[in-house]
Amino acid sequence: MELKNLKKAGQRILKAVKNKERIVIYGDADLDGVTSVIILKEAIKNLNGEIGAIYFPDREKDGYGINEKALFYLKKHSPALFLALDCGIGNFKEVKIAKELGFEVIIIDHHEILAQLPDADIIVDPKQKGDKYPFKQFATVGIIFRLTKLLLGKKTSESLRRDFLELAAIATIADMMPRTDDNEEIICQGLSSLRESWRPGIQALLGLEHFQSLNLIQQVNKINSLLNIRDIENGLPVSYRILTIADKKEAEKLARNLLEKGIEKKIRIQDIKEEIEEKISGKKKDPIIFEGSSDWELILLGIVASILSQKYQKPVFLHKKEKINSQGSVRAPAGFNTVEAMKSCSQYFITFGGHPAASGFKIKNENLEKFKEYLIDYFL
Ligand SMILES: [Mn+2]
Repeated sequence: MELKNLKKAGQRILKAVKNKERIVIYGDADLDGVTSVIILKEAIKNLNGEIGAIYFPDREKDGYGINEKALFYLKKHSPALFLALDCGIGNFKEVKIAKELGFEVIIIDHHEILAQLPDADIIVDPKQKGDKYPFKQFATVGIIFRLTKLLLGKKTSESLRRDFLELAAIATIADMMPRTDDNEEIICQGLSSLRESWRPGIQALLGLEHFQSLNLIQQVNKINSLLNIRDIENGLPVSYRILTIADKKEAEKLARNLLEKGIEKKIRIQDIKEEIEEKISGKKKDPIIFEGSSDWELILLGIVASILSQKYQKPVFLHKKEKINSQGSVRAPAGFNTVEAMKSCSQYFITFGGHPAASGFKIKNENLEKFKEYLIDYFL
């Protein structure tokens, strides 16, 4: 049995490779998206396919998912096969624009399905209707790993398979997907060879002196936190750069640099957390935590929300306020479904989506107060 439309997507990609069609890969900038892009790109290269461009949105500036500005920037590559990885399932308007610009769109995502499906040519998402594959909790990278097996077939060498599994393992852990069934297999196999990885970036990160007293899984968690640091060069997130770097010395330099930034990041997270705790000290009865500021870094709000939701056992909605709109990160303890909550008041949002326990939204500032009041009622 296979995930719905995965074979179809594989066949379409193989046809593009055979006909030398251009391929554009658009991935979310978190580790799940980045490793998905790396694996798929390397698989296509192995088949001598032609990648026109890879693109990662900058969450801080562009928000989450496919954005219009990026599509117009990528227009020069059209016509092309446009592969959206780890995002896209909520981009109704943007998928339409992509098609108007001459892209054929394939979405491979694992986020919750919203009211409808976007008008893409092929959609793979284990959560869509009619998907009979029993396991639903893949990270996108787990789906991409399955896709490469369809693409490469017997051409998959053992070392390539192991390498893909190593990347899939760390990203499945980073995306906090449950370690059961198919994920357990991916994580277990991927971690078993991680220390022998041929990627200089992984060697450099595992080799950081700072982490030497830790066991492998602890090291992976630390590394994942470093790989999530926002550091973009030529449009490429640092996680992409370090995981694809060929030079050992360069990789070591980048790893040390990331560690320094990681220490700064930890301090900043602590500061934001304390600022919020001061703000909520008088609101103990509220069933949720809902706070925002124009000074916070959007990229850190997910982790801060996660810490607070665990500590206070409430859904936490944090947003970075900008001039007209705000963007937010949401985390909730087990048992709460924040995507359902937002689905039931979808009129407030520009976009929203994600997973029950980890989601996000973009909203006009004028709707913030109404949204907050609604949520307090909803979770009471
Ligand atoms: Mn993901």
